[in-house]
Amino acid sequence: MKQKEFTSRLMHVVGEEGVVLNPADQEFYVNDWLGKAHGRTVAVVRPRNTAEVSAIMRLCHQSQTPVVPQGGNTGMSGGATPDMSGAQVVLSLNRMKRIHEVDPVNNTLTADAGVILADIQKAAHGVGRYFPLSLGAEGSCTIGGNLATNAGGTGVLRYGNTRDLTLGLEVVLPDGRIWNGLRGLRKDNTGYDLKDLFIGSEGSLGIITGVVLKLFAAPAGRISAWVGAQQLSHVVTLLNRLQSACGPRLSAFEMMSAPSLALVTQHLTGHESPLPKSYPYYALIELADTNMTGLQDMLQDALSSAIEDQLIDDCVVAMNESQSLAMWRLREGISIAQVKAGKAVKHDIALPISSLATFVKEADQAIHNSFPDFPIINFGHIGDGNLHYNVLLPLDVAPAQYKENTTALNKRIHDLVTQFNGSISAEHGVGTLRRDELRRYKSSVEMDLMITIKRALDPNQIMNPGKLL
Ligand code: FAD
Ligand code: 2HG
Ligand code: ZN
Repeated sequence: MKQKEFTSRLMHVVGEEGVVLNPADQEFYVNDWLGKAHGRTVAVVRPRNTAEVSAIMRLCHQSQTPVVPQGGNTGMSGGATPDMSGAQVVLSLNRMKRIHEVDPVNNTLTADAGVILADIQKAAHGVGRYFPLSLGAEGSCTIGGNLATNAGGTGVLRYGNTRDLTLGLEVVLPDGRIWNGLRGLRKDNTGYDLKDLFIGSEGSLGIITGVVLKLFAAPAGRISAWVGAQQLSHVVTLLNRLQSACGPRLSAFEMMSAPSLALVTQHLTGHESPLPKSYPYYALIELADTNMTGLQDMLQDALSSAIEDQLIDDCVVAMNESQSLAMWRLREGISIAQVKAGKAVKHDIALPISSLATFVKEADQAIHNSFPDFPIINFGHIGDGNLHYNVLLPLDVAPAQYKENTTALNKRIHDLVTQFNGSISAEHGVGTLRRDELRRYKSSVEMDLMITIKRALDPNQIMNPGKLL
């Protein structure tokens, strides 16, 4: 099928305003948030509903046109960017924004995949319920993208990742057929769990068009605290103590190294460290409950005894929501501060929590020995064992130098992660960034199973080619 005929058939499905052909208007869709992935596209198509997605996929199936699904385009692994061929279609879900039902009795919310995560949170809040998925990009990322990457964020410690928050899915298959699995059930043992195949599949098996999410009782408030410590092992011990003392009331436990915090205070305006002195490690702690009685004392007592036992050196408890927000802005500012400060070589890794401190000691040593000039920006969701162990190269590093250093750093860190029985992709997904390394670290049996599933669902290989596998 000629390109002109193809694009006019796309327009027939979604209307002229639903097809973006002008290269200037395509800019947003063919480059990623980090400025690392760049591509070209035959057209960006923006359907309004599932029937339109199905018609587009039938057309792409017939014409064997590769499709790159895209939500908010905030992904960090290059998964939503087309390649440079100009032959791939970007299918953006950013016009599919309807919240169909919020059911406070069943504790579920049913929505289109293109709804922005923050709008899902607001809709839940509107009926006195809570949707706990929370991440720095929540004002721009879509729930479909969250599902496709099985996003994590800061609430995983208490509520699990996106997979744990999903009850049902609707998916358009590569040949255009629609699988309606929009069931709001907590029990359903009627065979293979198909939704779990699509969650975390990064657009490689089909287009997620709708979702049924779990809602929870809304916390009555939250208490945040910021602590400074000399050693990461002490921060981990504090995490364990708080888990014992507070149980499920511990809703977040984030860690930042001194260089991570310094990056934010130096490169973003209006950000100040909450403590007067600096320490090698900081943690941002949050407690929340439906009944706040006694919570403040519980946190104060735990932190006082941690100071007495010399686990932590200093701490401050937020006295109100605006102080709490200021602490969270410091934590959420790290990603953008990295973009301003340099070219980060990222490692989004998961480790057993018991190995975190030893891993970091060994990794720091290895990097200091081989790359003494590059700062290590180590932070993350240590409540669930996820580190963002990034190494910062200068902004003006030459492309060849960047590539060479990235390969060497990735190998050093990921080999160590494997020794500690960790994962080389905790929450950002594989995309193009980790695709080649995946083969190195996954067993051939696991790779075979994944390839078998891909071939069965997408025999013509039109779904997001070159990503994940
Ligand atoms: P996109 O970037 O558009 O796409 C991501 C992948 O999903 C691509 O492979 C794409 O093809 C596929 N995809 C998207 N929509 C669909 C669909 N409907 N059907 C099928 N496939 C689809 N991530 C975390 O996990 N935790 C964090 O704490 C976190 N913090 C972040 C902070 C910042 C400042 C930024 C910029 C990003 C952060 N991220 C984080 C990464 C990113 O926000 C998440 O990966 C998010 O889930 C991506 O959603 P999106 O809608 O932007 O997806
Ligand atoms: C976060 O936790 C995100 O802030 C981004 O996952 C991590 O920038 C990063 O490496
Ligand atoms: Zn993260």
